Amino acid sequence: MSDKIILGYWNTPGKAQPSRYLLELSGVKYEEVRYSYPAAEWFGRDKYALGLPFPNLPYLLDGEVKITESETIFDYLIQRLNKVELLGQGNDKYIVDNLKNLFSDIGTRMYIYSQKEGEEQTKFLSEQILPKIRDIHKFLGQKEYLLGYFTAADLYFLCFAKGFKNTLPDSYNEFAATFNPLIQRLENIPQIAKYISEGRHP
Ligand SMILES: N[C@@H](CCC(=O)N[C@@H](CS)C(=O)NCC(=O)O)C(=O)O
Repeated sequence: MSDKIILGYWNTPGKAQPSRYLLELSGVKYEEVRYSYPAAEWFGRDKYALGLPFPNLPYLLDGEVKITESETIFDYLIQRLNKVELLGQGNDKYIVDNLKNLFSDIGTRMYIYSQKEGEEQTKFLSEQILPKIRDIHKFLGQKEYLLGYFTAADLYFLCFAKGFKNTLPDSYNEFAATFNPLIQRLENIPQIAKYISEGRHP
């Protein structure tokens, strides 16, 4: 068994990407197992063979620690990699947590959106997704980072904003002037810039 941290997930950003950014920022050596469809290597081989009590993707293996649930994995890595400062200062940590949950919620809504079609899909976007994005847009305003300084909320933002920009470019336009500078700022963080330039970003 490897003594390295192992992160397993699909070969997509999805629910693993905030943890991937965190691993990159920390500089720790880690391994990834990236699954792709048809998913025999996950469903037919690894799912029930890794000793995970609650098998799912993403998963994280770190010696005795075998966990799933993307938020649990992220919170574990924050502690494990000594990155607690990213949770925010004082009462800001509740806002950071609020934003993390909000981005996860929007991610789920994006998935629901993708399963809908036609008028129903358009209505879902304008009633159930865009108002939440406008709240984030207003909250960010002209600040350099969501909380004014770099936190875990910004890593979640980066995953959300890139996904939104790629899947719904027309809707993204409304937010581009505010969101693009933050995307750029985050992608210019040396560890993240290196990760992207080395072609390791799914
Ligand atoms: N609440 C879980 C959801 C996990 C989940 O839905 N995983 C999907 C991909 S996003 C999956 O394909 N799981 C593999 C499986 O069901 O075996 C989390 O946040 O990690």
